[in-house]
Amino acid sequence: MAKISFSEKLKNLLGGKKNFSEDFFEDLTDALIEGDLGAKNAVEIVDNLESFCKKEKKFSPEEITVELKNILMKFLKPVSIEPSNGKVNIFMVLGVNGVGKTTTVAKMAKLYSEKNVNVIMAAADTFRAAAVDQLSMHGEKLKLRVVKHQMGSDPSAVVFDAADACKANNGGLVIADTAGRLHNKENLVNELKKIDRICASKADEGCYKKILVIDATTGQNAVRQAEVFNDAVGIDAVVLTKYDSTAKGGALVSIGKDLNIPVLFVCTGEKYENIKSFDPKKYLDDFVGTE
Ligand SMILES: Nc1nc2c(ncn2[C@@H]2O[C@H](COP(=O)(O)OP(=O)(O)OP(=O)(O)O)[C@@H](O)[C@H]2O)c(=O)[nH]1
Ligand SMILES: [Mg+2]
Repeated sequence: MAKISFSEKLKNLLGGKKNFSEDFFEDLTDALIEGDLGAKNAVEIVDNLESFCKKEKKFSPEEITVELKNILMKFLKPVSIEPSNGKVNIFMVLGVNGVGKTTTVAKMAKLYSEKNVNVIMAAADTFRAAAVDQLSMHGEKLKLRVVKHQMGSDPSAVVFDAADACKANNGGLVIADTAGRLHNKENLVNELKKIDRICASKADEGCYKKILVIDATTGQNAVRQAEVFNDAVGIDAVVLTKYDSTAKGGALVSIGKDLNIPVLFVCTGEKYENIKSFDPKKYLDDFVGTE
């Protein structure tokens, strides 16, 4: 059976005859937890909502919906990142295996190249044989350059070469795909730290961004992933993928609230066009519902 979304649950709760009792707020907390907000945040958000309702004597379904959105809105930060003209810009794209990194690299490459940015993709996932081929295929389709080395080679060296190529072009944007899995987590983190150092040294001042890809279908796990990557290298923005699934990406609230990381794009499918700038209002209309 398909999972009932948070907005449907909220609608049912607001339509119930509970008169917004303790039960109502408890059920709302449970619904938020199931919506991937995490227990701590769900309790805190509902506490705030309950205090507001009692203080302002606002208990209508519309008033509750509006205030819940107001509370959640504070934690959702959209960001847009534009490469600097004539500079060496590097975006390192990170995330655990299978979240959609390579697909997102290609989508972003298309998006920025359409803004007349000279984009080079760097195949810095050298761990898996198919990874380089996958990015090369995107490069051919999009008619964009892919800098690659052999499988198993040093990913930092790939980024190094891509940055040199970018500089030789009088600047542009290198978007680096990275491995989501190595032999173990420690290896992955060490490798990323090494690539991070190279990117920081090769990009012009303020032109290096670390972008974490998270998958809407992984629920609260995405928050844990964000913590790990943020601790390892520091994350500038997240991209939410697979938002075309039934999962509504409630983890974005925790990532904004607990880690203060903004959201760059939301992806809604496998096609190049299925990428949009993050619009928190639209996101909340979808997550919470319209009043
Ligand atoms: N429905 C949907 N599928 C997506 C989206 N983004 C990526 N995918 C699919 O998810 C699968 C994994 O995508 P990849 O881009 O290969 O993911 P990755 O993170 O690079 O994976 P690894 O390199 O194995 O770590 C592919 O089948 C993609 O087509 C999205 O927004 N929606
Ligand atoms: Mg990949």
